[in-house]
Amino acid sequence: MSLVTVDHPGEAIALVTLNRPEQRNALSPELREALRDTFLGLARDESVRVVVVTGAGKTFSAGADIRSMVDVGPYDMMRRGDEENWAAIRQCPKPVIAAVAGHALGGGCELAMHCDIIVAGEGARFGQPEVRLGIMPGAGGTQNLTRALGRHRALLHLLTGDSLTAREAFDAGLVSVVVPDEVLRERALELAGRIAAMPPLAVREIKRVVHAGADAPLDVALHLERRAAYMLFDTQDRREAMQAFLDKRPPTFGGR
Ligand code: CO8
Repeated sequence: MSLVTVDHPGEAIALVTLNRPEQRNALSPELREALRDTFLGLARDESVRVVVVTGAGKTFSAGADIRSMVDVGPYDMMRRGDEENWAAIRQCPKPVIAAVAGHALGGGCELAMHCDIIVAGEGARFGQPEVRLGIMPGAGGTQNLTRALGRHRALLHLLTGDSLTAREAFDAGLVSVVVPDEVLRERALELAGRIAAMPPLAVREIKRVVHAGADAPLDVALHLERRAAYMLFDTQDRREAMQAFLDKRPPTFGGR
């Protein structure tokens, strides 16, 4: 059985499912490699405009597979090439939506935070419990959680391992939207469909500039934004969108 499955539940949408429900979708080295290959493939696949990531069963992901780390040393960890696995997700040029049901812990929370939008079921829990295992987050948890929550709230959770509820995560700005658990997948796919119907080049540039500008000085970030905004005036989709507005008809976008 595949550790990661890919379905196409709607036009231009790929639904990526972590598929180790008995182990609460713990991210074994094999699963992380499968996830990397999946993302590299989806980045190249022109028929896909938006990616949704979710977990099979009642848990998004319980994080790194603890069994696979019990007897390893620092060089074993380094040789696993995990940086490349995460880079494939972080560098995906298409919008990635996490649909989180149940726990997103450790690497699972880091995976959700690698996504652009987080849709959480009401029962979802987000946390970085690594400290309880004598380690610490290694896939962006200290940085992404701190950027989302602020230093003082982030350290409270990083140093105690205590989770945030979906509502707390929403109030703190970590989660984009909270929905009833029973409609989580449907709502995430609906959102993916709306974004997939947008002009793809504009979508891609907005994502690129938000990420590239996030840690740049404001002047540099504003410069990036202006250049990208100018460039979009050269696309067929921009002409089509504006003409359709004037013609009072729905636009059709070809991604050109
Ligand atoms: N790793 C391996 N197996 C796991 C994991 C895990 N992270 N989580 C759950 N499992 C397994 C359990 O061992 C159990 O297996 P079995 O049936 O064979 O006994 C099965 O999944 C079901 O687990 P539970 O009975 O515990 O399921 P519950 O639904 O009761 O609870 C939880 C679900 C709350 C998710 C619970 O399983 C849990 O707390 N899991 C551990 C969470 C955790 O500590 N995650 C952090 C892992 S460390 C990490 O992610 C970052 C590592 C960074 C390394 C640094 C890199 C440089």
